[in-house]
Amino acid sequence: MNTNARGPRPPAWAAALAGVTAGAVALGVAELVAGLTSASASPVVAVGGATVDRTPAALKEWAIRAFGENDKTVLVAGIVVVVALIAAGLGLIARWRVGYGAAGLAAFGVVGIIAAVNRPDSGPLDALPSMVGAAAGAWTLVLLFRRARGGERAEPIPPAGPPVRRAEPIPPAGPSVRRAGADLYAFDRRKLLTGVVVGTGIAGAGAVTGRLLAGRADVTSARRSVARMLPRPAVAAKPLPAGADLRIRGLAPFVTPNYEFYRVDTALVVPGVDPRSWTLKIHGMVDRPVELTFADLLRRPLVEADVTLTCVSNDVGGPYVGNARWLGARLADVLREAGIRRGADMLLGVSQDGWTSGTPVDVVMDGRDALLAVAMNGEVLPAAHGFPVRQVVPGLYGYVSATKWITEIKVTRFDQDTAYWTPRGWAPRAPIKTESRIDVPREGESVPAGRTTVAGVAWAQHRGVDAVEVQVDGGEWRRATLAEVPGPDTWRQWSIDWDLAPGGHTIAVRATDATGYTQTAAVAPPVPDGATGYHTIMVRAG
Ligand SMILES: Nc1nc2c(c(=O)[nH]1)N[C@H]1C(S)=C(S)[C@@H](COP(=O)(O)O)O[C@H]1N2
Ligand SMILES: [Mo]
Repeated sequence: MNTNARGPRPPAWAAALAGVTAGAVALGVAELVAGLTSASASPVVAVGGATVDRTPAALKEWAIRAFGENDKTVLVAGIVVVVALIAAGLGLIARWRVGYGAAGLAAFGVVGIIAAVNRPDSGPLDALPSMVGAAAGAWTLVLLFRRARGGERAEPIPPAGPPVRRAEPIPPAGPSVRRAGADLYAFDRRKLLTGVVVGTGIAGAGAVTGRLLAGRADVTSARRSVARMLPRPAVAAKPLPAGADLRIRGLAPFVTPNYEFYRVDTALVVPGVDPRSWTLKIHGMVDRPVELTFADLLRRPLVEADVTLTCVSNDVGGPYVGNARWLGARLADVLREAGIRRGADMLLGVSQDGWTSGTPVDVVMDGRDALLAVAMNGEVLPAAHGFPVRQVVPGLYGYVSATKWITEIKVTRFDQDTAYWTPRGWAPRAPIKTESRIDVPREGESVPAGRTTVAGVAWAQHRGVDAVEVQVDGGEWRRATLAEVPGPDTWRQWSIDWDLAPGGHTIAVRATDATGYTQTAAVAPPVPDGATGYHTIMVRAG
């Protein structure tokens, strides 16, 4: 019952604990090896990435909504919990035969290897983290079981003899030595637990060191050296008009600081791209395929432009919109040099980690500031925002235009190629919809009765915002005062003072763009091409 061919068995809880520890060592060692070789080859990252790519759009939508920008943390935590449960199970299986548990860990390693080598940016060393991690885990499991059996494993256990540890008296019904039917087995709890502590320490140290090593360091130093190389803009943006920022407390500032800029992407770890080896390949339906180096790009005349990015997943009133001053090469010029062939209508932008966007050719070529951007608000592109180079196209939602860590542009056709989000239920073409948001007061806030300032932002990129109107309690629409803007490609702040009688109030906002179109009141979800409806908040005055 409590013995197997190889000797006595530890109790179930101990076996499960040994399994979890072995799993932790496997992941920790894998992280360390990934940190030394390639961050995206970490089994957690690779399996997580594969999960992200296979997650149905609806579920992903829900995750973004429920967890916001923490969705990645939640996914990683989920993977770790699942791994811990499986590892505990393997520990129990190992009670039967240690080799089976070790084999289970090896199988786990194979899953990690398959996920890692199938990532679009995988390299030759990418099988290593899962391989070494699984081996370390299997070895840990065997070792812990050996320890749990006590130090005198080699000695035969007398069939019904005295206690295994002859030096010690038999505790009457102690937890260490137990009588189970006719079988006697030794279970060395202390040795197991010290093993578990050491294993957990190794796992933690490996994971932390691995994460620290993972690309971070070299991207930081690469960004620093790029900062020294950044040329002045050939076409500098005009200084912002004095009245662009109304400086109202609680209102989103006209320029979103880089550290506050929203981040949306499918990358579980920020890709670490080395600008020295970076190239941008432009191929497909072109007369002369080109491959630009980072130095080539910086030699081009760089243009500055104020552009507001918006995510299609943004709910009405949501946070996934931000405005920055970008510096970059004109995408249209680069494409013109390559020579776009007739019939091509789509630019398939490919990122280092294999994500793709599909941008309409006519939009990029129509003279707007579509850029291959290298800087954001006077700073080298932050790693999370696409270092070293990303696309920025005014007027299009990010998923069809704003490829970060871009390495390739395939000139093609919408009827021949499909970008990442299209088969997942999102529209292939997605111009940004005219929208507005109330920032002040906040939803649910209590304000003093009487005159109060209502303020927010509105956007209709590349068309421009011409009017913003506010309505209280379903009454008349009143025009808000608009802030200045440098051009049609940014959001526009607005404000209006309103006398609020004591009690609860509903405040709504709507914008009209320069084409004369007033945003629709019809409520639509973000899928498939952007949310609509009026942002409406409830406040209490008194
Ligand atoms: N490589 C890559 N680029 C990407 C994405 C991505 O998942 N991978 N997401 C896009 C989406 S959906 C948006 S809204 C913008 C967001 O850019 P930001 O994170 O700099 O705000 O990046 C776009 N570029
Ligand atoms: Mo997005």
